[in-house]
Amino acid sequence: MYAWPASEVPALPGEGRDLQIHDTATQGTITLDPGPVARIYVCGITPYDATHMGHAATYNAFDLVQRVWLDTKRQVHYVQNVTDVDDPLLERAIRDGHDWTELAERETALFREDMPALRMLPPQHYIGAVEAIPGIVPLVERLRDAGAAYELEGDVYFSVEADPHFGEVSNLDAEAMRLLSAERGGDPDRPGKKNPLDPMLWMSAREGEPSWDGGTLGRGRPGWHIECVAIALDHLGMGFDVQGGGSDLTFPHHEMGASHAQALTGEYPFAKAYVHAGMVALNGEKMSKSKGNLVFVSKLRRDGVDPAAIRLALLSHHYRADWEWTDAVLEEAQQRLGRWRAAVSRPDGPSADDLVEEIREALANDLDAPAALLAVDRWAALQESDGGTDEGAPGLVSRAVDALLGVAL
Ligand code: 5CA
Ligand code: ZN
Repeated sequence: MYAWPASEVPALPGEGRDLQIHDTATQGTITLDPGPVARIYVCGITPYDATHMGHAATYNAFDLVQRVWLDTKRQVHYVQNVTDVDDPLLERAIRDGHDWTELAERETALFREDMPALRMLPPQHYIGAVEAIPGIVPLVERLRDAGAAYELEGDVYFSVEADPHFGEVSNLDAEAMRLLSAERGGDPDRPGKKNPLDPMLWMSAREGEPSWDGGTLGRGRPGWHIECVAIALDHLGMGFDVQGGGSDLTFPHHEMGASHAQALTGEYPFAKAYVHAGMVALNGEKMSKSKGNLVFVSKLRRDGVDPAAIRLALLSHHYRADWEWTDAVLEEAQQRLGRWRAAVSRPDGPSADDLVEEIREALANDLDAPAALLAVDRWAALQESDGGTDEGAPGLVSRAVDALLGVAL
């Protein structure tokens, strides 16, 4: 499906830096070494109650990954899904008396407006779960025929034992996996499963729910993890550079996805790095659709908040940190935006060559956006106190802040 329009990314003088990033699987920082075309898959929204500040923070992190790569003159091949059919979406549609397709379309449309407003680069392939179904069915059939999946009362489950690397993404013990599985869409207590953690690949048609032709699987709809695997394998193949999402996707979603793909292909790994953003909270609790403690990008925009200030608010927290959205966070970002805009609106200023290198270095160091903001703050403070005579400096700062941080001054 159509994604959203791309904002231009200005080219900068000098050399970009290779990204070092924290990888959840190896629990350490690794230097990514993508080829000339870097490949990234970022899990998309389940389209109800979008786009809240937690979503925006997570997409901000992966937008920075791409900006660092683009700065090294690489191309980026970016794929994102939309989980436009799944239990939580259907439950919400029923609760509110909406048609599920209309709900999904409306929220996806909102997301498509919020993303370019925040200057997030669009994926080249933006794929809905529903449109991926014809590609998902043969994968489930293959897993079943290879003995990596089994049937239970018409549903098809993946056998986690089929992947010798199962567990290597999240590094959790069995009890933790069981608890998270129950919390995040799994059904560890369903009788008859070979392993309580086994996730569903194909759910047979349920009364009153949408279903699709599943070939030899019978009518039904896909499980959640196989959706992302089918889309990633179709558009990126095995061994792509970064699998991204919020930390709540580490288990089961990214663990299961890696195992599905590894069992399917016999190749390892699914992704070279598993990168996870921290959780944004509101009033002390994780911002989540199920709790309803949400701050929406679209609402702030309607209230006249500059999207560049929203973006700066996101950037002022390290992507791996869990943090709390407050009015003060936004207020501070608005003030910073005002200071930066005043600083670049002068005809000349202090040299910005070092600043560009400082921003590059901060981002290459596990996307340390807060450090990058402080570097720009220092240049803006110098501009305010001493000024400078470099005529190219204000323009260079604007371009660097746009290219590397996605903020239009
Ligand atoms: N459709 C699936 C992924 S395939 C899904 O998780 N959708 S979502 O709408 O629930 O979340 C979209 C992205 O936002 C995910 O990467 C998720 O980890 C992230 N996210 C959700 N809530 C928060 C939050 N409070 N803070 C940070 N990131 C969040
Ligand atoms: Zn996903």
